[in-house]
Amino acid sequence: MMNQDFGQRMFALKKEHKELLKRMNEVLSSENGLFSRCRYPVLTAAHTPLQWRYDFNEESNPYLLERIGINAVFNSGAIYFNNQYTLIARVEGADRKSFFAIAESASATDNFEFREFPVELPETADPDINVYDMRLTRHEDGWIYGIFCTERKDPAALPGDLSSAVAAAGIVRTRDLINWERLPDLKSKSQQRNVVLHPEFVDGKYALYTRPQDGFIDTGSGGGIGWALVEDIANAEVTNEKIIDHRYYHTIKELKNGEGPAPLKTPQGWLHLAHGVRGCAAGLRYVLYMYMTSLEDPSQLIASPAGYFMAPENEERIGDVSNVLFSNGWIADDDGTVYIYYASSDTRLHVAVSELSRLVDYCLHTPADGLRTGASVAAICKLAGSNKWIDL
Ligand code: M1P
Repeated sequence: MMNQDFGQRMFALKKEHKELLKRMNEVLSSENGLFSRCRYPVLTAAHTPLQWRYDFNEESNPYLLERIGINAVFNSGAIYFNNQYTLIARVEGADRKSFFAIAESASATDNFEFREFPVELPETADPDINVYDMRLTRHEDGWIYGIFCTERKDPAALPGDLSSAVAAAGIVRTRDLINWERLPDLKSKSQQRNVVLHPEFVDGKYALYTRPQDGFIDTGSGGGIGWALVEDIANAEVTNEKIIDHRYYHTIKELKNGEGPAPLKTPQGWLHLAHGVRGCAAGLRYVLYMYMTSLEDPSQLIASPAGYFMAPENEERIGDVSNVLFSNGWIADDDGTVYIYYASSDTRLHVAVSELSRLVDYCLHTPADGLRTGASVAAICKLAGSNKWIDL
């Protein structure tokens, strides 16, 4: 017979979990007109299925101990699939290994529920040590592609150096988000993270947003977000890479930047969400920013609003890697509503709500970064001058 403590705890665990999954979210009022945050995160470690973590057999787990700990749920790819808002989250175990797991909901802002099992990602001949940050792209070739970072120990690391790693882009494709075909990793002279597939062919080729980097952490001579055309996605290689969104001194993307989700097509151009990183006394600060590229040539920048679009606030500032916002997933509804799935401090996943027209207006009418104080002040004076005759 089940001991009382076991039974009561199991009941309490299940009740609490069910309540969390059923909790309705609330879209908060927008402070800047650009987007609205939501009251609660959409996914956290506590949302992961209890059966991943507990052995509910009293004989083999008499103390009802959590057998496998989950540390965090964050950076998530996103797609609208089979009438469900579908997220492929980076889930990180207490053992520091990240993996992918799919959570779905009929609502964009709440009630996300993980599937029964995490994704069992097919491997290449050189097994991944850690995988994370999958971007999903519904490509015009008919497949849904997932490009993610695959991390392995640096074979050139000196004896005793157990930290040096090599980052590359892993590629999978699927038609049903159940069966995944692993393709060879992207070949590139430099290390790569934040690689994203453009949804359309460009000049008959697959187009990739890249992020060349000299080392595992530092981008070094990698000048920003790159662009590379690839003939064969099943044997993808970066041969020609050009930087389309540069890093600049004394900006929010001084240290590094990286493409977020695959861009959204709008009548005015491709709308991009990215992250920018700068260093400060508190460590690295990751913020989200936007830019646009041309429909005729998606590698041509047409709008680059200055500064960040979204930066960590309140609880978002704190977590495993504090002061970080990161996004690799968004979904645009047919009516133009945009759901931006963003993670805070490598710990939890949130959603912010906006509209395509609003985001395009923001990109096209926000002054670009003049790269020095005088230019920023001049932009403020111009705006204040135009408001001079308005009774405020
Ligand atoms: O810890 C912050 C982020 O760091 C990396 O991103 P980037 O390569 O742009 O610095 C990734 O590990 C990402 O998952 C993480 O959120």
